[in-house]
Amino acid sequence: MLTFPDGFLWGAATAAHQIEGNNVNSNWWVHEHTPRTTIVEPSGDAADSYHRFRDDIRLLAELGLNSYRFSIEWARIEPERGVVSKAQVAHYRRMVETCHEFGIEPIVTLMHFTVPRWFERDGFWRAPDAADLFARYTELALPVVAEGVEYVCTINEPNIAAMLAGGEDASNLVAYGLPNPDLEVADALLASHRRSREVLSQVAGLKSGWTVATQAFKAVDEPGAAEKTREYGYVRDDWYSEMAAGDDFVGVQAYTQTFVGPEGPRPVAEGLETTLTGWEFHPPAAAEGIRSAWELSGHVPVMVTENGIATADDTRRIAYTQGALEHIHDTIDEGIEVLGYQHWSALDNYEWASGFRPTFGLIGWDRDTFERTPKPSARWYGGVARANGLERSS
Ligand code: GCO
Repeated sequence: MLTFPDGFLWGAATAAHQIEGNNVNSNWWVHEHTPRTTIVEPSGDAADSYHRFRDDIRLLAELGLNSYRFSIEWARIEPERGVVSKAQVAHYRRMVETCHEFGIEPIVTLMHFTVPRWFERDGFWRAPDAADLFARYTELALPVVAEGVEYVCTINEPNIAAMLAGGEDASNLVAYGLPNPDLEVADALLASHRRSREVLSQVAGLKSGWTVATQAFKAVDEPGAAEKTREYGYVRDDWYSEMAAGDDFVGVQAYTQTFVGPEGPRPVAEGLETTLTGWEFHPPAAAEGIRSAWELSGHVPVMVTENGIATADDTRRIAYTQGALEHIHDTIDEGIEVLGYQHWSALDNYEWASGFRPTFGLIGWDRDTFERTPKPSARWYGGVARANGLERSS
């Protein structure tokens, strides 16, 4: 039996835009409805979790989980520049309180890719006052996390956000074929993160950090590949983990691995199992991300804030997660402080430009009635959470 540390946070993760529905004041809503967009379908009602959050949280608790990572939506809280919606702040506060009611530890993300449409219109992360605006939004959102929230993620995957900003618009989100990161945006995101953490430090006991897509880049055995891999990994991911030094924790998000040749990243080799997102089925990904984040940050405690698999075959989700957890347990044995595991995702959801087809959820739902159905993987994972551990498979 592989037992995890006491108080280990067993949860699942979501992001507001991907499950709530009708996030009409966000920049993504605009992109989804722009003629000739490359986004395959609009988010629409998504999983209607904006209205059904109570049922969703209750379901996670019934399954056996003890935590839930979700994001709050800047575009709802500040729909126009400088205009705060008290009703939306109250809505997200109710989500936190609902978590408490069901014995679920809320882990709150302030910004998960989507921003208000006015923020993008007024210069996006290149605006000279971007960090001021993000700090002000953090102030507005403070009542949501002012009590009973231990972990707050400021910005989700700043490294992916910096790459998205390198394109014409956010619609080029196709995970690993992204353009190069915009370094000016990277700096703005870091400044925003630091300003936001300052605001959050007003809340006693609150721990803040950001989450990094810690993709494992591996050199193929060819001259020049190792140099290219270092350079590529540094610009894409490693710098962001390094910048987490001094944070209270760092969120690791990892799904797969990518091989890099002297010319750059390579497609998945033929014959290997891939998932619905086209990524290689690679259960050690989270453990690899944990080790690199731990080293690069100078031993900041790590939380796996996302890890999972898009598949229509739920038995592969169980196999993937079983493997991932065994490897994560090894990192704990190595002495790394791992705070928890937030499986991506609680629910099938809107996978950005790919629409609803890649199903990452432990829980499925009917596209017409929104009725939730936990998959066998949800029951299996709930059992692991209750036992605070699992048997090694072989
Ligand atoms: C990201 C995001 C999630 C994705 C997930 C699967 O990593 O892009 O944090 O919003 O849905 O990672 O691609």
